[in-house]
This record gives sequence, C-alpha cells and structure tokens, in this order.
Amino acid sequence: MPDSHTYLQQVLQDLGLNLQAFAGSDCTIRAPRDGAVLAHLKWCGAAQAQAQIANAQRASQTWRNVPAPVRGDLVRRLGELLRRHKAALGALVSLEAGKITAEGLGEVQEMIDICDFAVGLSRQLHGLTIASERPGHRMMETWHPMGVVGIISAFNFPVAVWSWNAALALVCGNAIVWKPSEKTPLTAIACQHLLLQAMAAFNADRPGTVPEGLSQLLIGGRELGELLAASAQVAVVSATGSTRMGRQVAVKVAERFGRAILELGGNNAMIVTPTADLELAARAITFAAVGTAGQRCTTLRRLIVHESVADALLARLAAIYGSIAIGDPLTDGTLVGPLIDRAAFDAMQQALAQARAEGGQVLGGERVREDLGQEAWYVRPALVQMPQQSAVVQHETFAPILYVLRYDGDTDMAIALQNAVPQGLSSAIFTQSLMDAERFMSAAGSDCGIANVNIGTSGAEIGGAFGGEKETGGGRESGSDAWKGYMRRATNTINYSGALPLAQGVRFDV
Ligand code: UN1
Repeated sequence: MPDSHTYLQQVLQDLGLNLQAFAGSDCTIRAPRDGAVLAHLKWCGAAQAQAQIANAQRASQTWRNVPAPVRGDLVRRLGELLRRHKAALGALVSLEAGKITAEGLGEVQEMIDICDFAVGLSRQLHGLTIASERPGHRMMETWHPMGVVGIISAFNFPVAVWSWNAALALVCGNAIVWKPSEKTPLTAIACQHLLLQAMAAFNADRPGTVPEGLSQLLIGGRELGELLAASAQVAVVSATGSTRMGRQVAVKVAERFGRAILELGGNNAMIVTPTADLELAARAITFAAVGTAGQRCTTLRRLIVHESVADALLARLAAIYGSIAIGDPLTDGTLVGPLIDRAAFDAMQQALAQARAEGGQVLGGERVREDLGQEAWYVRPALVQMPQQSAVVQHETFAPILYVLRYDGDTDMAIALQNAVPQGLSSAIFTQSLMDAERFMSAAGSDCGIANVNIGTSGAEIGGAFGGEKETGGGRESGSDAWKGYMRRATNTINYSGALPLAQGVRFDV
C-alpha cells in the first residue's frame, strides 16, 4: 500500500500545488486510510474572513456586468482543468476523505458534469414574457445576480458539492466564498488553485474580465460558517451538512432576510415490495448502504421489506455483508473504505448500542483492519433488524448502519412507515408493479425530494434538482432550475401605448 505522504507529494506535483502558504499549527489533517498526518495548516481569523468577504463583494459588482455566456467561458475552463487533473484530484479526495478510488474519481466526474451543465445554462438564464392585461404593454421577468454566494460544505463530498454551487453561482454572475469542512481543507485548496488558474487563463485571453477576489476560500472551524451566515454582505448561503448545523445557519440567515439553500440530513429508505427483483435490489441496497462507508447524505439507512420476501433478501444481504472487501481505499478491489475519524466510529458504536437496547438484532458493525493504522477507523457495515421504527432508526447516524423493518400490509403501509421520520431527502422503491411504483411517486407517496424506482437512494445525477424536504432543509442544488436560487427575479412592465391605463381597470383621472 503506497505511503500516504509520498502519495500526497505525487498528487500535489500533478496539480502544481504547494501547501507552503497554508502551513501553520491550527489544525492537523490526517489521511483516514492509515491515520498518517498529511499537513498542519493555519486557520483564517475572523478579521481576515471579513476582509475576504468584502473583496468578494467588490468583485461581484464587476462580475455581474460580464455577459452570462462570457461568464460561462470561465466555468468551461474550470471543467477543462478538472478533466486534465481528474486522476490527481480524485486521488486527493481518496486520500483526505477516505473514499475508494472509483468514488474519488466519480466525485471529480460530478464536478466536470456540473461545469458542462453550467456552461450550457450560461446561455439559458431565461425569464418569461407575460401577457399584460393593459393595451400597449408588455411584461417580462429578468434574472439578476444576487452578489456573494457563501458555500459551506461537508467532508463527505468535499469537492462535488462545492462545484454544484460554485459553477452555478459563477455563471449566474455571483462571487463565491467557500468554507469547506475543517476535515477536508486540502481538496478545497486544490479546487481553489484550479479555479484561480482558470481565471488567470481567462484573463490572459480577455484582459481584466475576471475581477480580483471573485473566489475566496476560508479555511477554519465552525465560527467561519457562523460568520458567513451572519454577514449581510453574503446574499445567499448554501450549506450542506448536519441538521444541527443547518438549524443554526437557517436562523442566522433568516434574521437578516438573507437567502439560505439548505441540504441537510437524510434518513433514506427503500421499500421492497413482494414483486421486486430481489437480486437487483440486493445489489442496489449494497451500493447505497455501504458505499462511501455509509457517509453520503443519500446513504440508504432504512430497508422496509415485505414479510413475504424478507427472509430471502436478508439471507442474500447477510452473505454480501459478510464477504464485502473492506480496506485501503486506494487498493483495487476495495469497496468499503474507512470512516472519516474516531468520532464517526464512536457515534456508530453508540447508535448500535442504542439499537440493541431498543430490541435490534445487530450483524456486523465491529472495528476491522486495525492493522492499517491505530488512527484508521474501518468497520464492517452493520445490518440491524429492528422490531419497529424506534428512536435510533429515526435519527441519522453518519455510518454504514442499515436498519431493517418488515411490513406485512399494503404498499401504503410501507410508504407511511417510510415517511414517518423527520428527514426527507432520498427514497426508493423496488417493485415490478406499475401501480406500486406510480403510487410511490404520487402526491400520496414518498415525501422526499428524491423518489426512485428500481434504483438505490444514492448516486444522483447532476441534471436533476438535488435536495429534500422537512429537516433536510428544503433547498435544491445542482440541475433542473436550481440556478434560480442563485439569482433574483425582477418583474418588468413596459408601456409603449402613449396612454396610462391602470391595472385592475382602476380610474384615477388627474
Ligand atoms: C451528499 O452526500 O452530500 O446522490 C451528496 C449522491 C451524490 C451526492 C451526494 N451525487 O449520492
């Protein structure tokens, strides 16, 4: 297994990145794969953060006047750099966040995809033309940039979630300020480095177009997130992370009538009906429940399976769980890498203890591969049969724990069980019944932002709007018309009649 430090040097070399400017003694960054120290970094102080936000604010006032298709050209260049450095950035994600190679690369691909999407979008920031009730009048709507978009991201998708926000915010004419997770600052430094490179190349061709300070990076702890949320200079705050964090951000942003885009906790379920293709379901369940070591916000956490097929499906899953390849994420063939850190391991063990106390039967969940490092936290994914949807099942634990619940009634009963949690991000049904599938996607069906049929809960494409309801926060990012979250709408009425007819037929003769 390659040594983490050597690996990091290779990656930094490919990216042309030197960490010297970020070195300090405020935090220690470790590789989850072996616990090795990757870097010691300094954190950004409050005064400096304020100055950076002010810089971004200034830059936004220039950038908003650059035509949107020209702004798209900047994002196109970022996409090209991401293509060129896909292997290195993917490896850095694996190194810093502990993702297996395929998922590290997949995350960079997700960045490339959203850049392509945003470039196309830069020519399609359309408003409507609306029929006016008055003669000789025309109504239309225009979309304008908001100003500064603050991005707070989590360790589990350290680069893709930034790019969903950054690519859209930039083509929409905003400046960006990014506060990455304090667990994954190196990948953030690498992204900022590539974006600055894209900006320099862009300015070489179109001198002076990208204003200085358009993209700001704030490395540090939660107080920087609080600062972003409270700053009146930050028009939009897009935050991804726990519901606890989101609740604080939401209140702070609302207090000053700012706009928040929240993508918070999920407690995603899959319903398996009597007609489901069980082999397909077992494969989808495995990827969704144990992929990324259970650390996606879309991870499958609850399996709601019909009594008639439960034993067969569970036997299949138990076999897979018993033999799945757990280990170094950079080694070929590994499917389950490490948890991010010890705190994640402790939270998982606590949840399993609570599940047992609530009558659960636990398979797996123990620490494994201690040989890979004392500070490397690998676990066997846990399969937990629960007698009912008790407290622990209603809570999101960011670890590979799949709670199994059986139902013996109709599909509505399963849907009710699925919806009876505070979160509402992703959901899925496995069924060959058209009626069950349609019911699941109907108004009376899943209450989540994502409702899939014969696909697992995770691994969404960027073309769709991503996000969820209830405690998930209600925000939408990525595809569809999520761009509207990064712009403000003006309604314009134009009078070319020479007269002054009033709306609603009001007479006001002077
Ligand atoms: C997240 O876990 O915060 O749907 C994002 C997925 C990925 C994104 C997950 N495209 O699993």
